[in-house]
Amino acid sequence: SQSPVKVAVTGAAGQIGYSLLFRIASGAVFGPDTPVQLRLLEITPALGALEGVVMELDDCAFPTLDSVEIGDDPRHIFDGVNLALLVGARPRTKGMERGDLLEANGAIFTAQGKALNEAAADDVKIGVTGNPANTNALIAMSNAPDIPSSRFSALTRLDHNRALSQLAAKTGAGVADIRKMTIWGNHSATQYPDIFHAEIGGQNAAEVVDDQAWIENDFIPTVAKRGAAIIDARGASSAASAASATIDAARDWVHGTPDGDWVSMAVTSDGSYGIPEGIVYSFPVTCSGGEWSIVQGLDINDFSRSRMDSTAAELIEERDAVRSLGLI
Ligand code: NAX
Repeated sequence: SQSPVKVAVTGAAGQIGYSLLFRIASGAVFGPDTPVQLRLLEITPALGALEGVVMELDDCAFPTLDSVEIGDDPRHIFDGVNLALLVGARPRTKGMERGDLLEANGAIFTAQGKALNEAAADDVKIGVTGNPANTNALIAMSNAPDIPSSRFSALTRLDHNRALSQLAAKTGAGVADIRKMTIWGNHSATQYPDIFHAEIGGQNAAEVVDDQAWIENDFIPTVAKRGAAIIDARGASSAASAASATIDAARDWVHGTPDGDWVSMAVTSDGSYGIPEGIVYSFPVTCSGGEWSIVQGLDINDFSRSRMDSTAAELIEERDAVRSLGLI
């Protein structure tokens, strides 16, 4: 078997963690031949609950799980990690303003960015799931000057998967027949799920659907507001699907995307498609050899342009807000 990989997960005692850890431990990211060493970060009051989760991990007797370490010190937990999945974040609670939320998360992601910078392995990849994911990734990245910014990404794969599922339901196709879905922009209500480049069994998806009203009034809002619909129905936010998307994103980043397809990842903009440089924006990307690259040369129609620009405008606002708080 191969040498072990060290994987850090933050917010490990939370809802998403409860699904995510078992998938990573069973080999869903690195495969059946790679031993995994889990390093789990929580806040001090949650360490007791986390010990219970570790007991359950032990009880699964996963052949791929080499060891588990838990703690509340990011510097220690991130020591030598090859993959860091930053899931833990401060949720928005009643009476909290947007600025308060950015500030509370700013404290977490500045500290974790610095700790990764000092302690992580040279090849570390960092995936941010905790919200506001794009801007949390920007904060962590900005506080880790020695880690290339290309090693940070924020999760829009759940939105991507939601879009695949909605398009499959609309057209009667299987999700496996759909290629080249794209989520542009922020993991928020302004995101733009784009089917103009998507293909269903090789045919252009927008042409197959042939219903602009459905795209505008049904598809886009359903995908963008799916998180709220799940909270309404379940009384808790999406967790298993978020964990599954976190796995999909990490696996494809590490092992590569399939030929003839791409995935959505929020990554630092290089100015592609006129998106301002430096914001963490979801693009269509292919991955190969552990590196992502933004798919180039797509024709952008006027409808897409305006949606792409408004979600960029929101991310610029978030960036300016965290800049004025001194977090980046
Ligand atoms: P939970 O509240 O169940 O768990 C979060 C955990 O993070 C808690 O156990 C908490 O103690 C821990 N935590 C808080 N601060 C920490 C710190 N400084 N260091 C380490 N751990 C810390 O939330 P859960 O449902 O698991 O969701 C986690 C995050 O994912 C939230 O921010 C949520 O908004 C976000 N989501 C992101 C999604 C995406 O697609 N990008 C979708 C699902 C989810 O809403």
